[in-house]
Amino acid sequence: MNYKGVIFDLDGVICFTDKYHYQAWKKMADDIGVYFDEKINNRLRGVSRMASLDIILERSEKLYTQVEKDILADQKNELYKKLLHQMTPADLSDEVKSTMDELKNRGCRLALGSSSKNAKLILERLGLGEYFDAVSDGTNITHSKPNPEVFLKAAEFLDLDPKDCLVVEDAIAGIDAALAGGFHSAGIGEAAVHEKVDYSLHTFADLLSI
Ligand code: B16
Ligand code: MG
Repeated sequence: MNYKGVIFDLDGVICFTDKYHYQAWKKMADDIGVYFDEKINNRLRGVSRMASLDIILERSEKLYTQVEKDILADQKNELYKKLLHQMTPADLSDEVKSTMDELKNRGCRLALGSSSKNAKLILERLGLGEYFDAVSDGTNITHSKPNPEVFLKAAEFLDLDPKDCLVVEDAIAGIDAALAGGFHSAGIGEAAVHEKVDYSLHTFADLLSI
């Protein structure tokens, strides 16, 4: 690994909170009578909370004011946070933890680069509260992916140049953000087939072969 820093996305890379996002958005959509399914949920990967709500409301006949949208997003987030309390350190896979440990042993500095405003709560639930050298998340950005802000902040917090950092992402919008910021990228899941991704990962541990 020739990178001084590795910046990890959270949902879809380090852990799988998408099922909780789905349950919480589904309850909100059912409550207001708007159709929502797993396929629409896939479009929400890496997308901020308000942008996610706008995607869900594409199916709504009613137009919502900003105040109404804020209330809906809050309702969803309260339920989502309740669901997150089901998470424990057992939700962190041995493969993810041992791969990150090995990268640290090799002298890489590790950061988080997540769109989520709940990232610190999720890290606590996974037992990773103090693990990363830097955490950049939805609380320190104004533009969400594909804007590179979250990764640029992560590099700044690590005191490293983007060209010296590798971004690990599961979302197409995340790879686009990495490219826009001048980072090299590794894609997993649907991001592995992004046409401009530098490394396609079949498993998380493949990072050790880069
Ligand atoms: P929150 P990531 C993203 O996390 C999720 O993939 C996306 O579905 C969610 O809407 C977004 O965080 C915001 O989350 O409502 O908790 O602020 O993949 O960037 O780690
Ligand atoms: Mg993700």
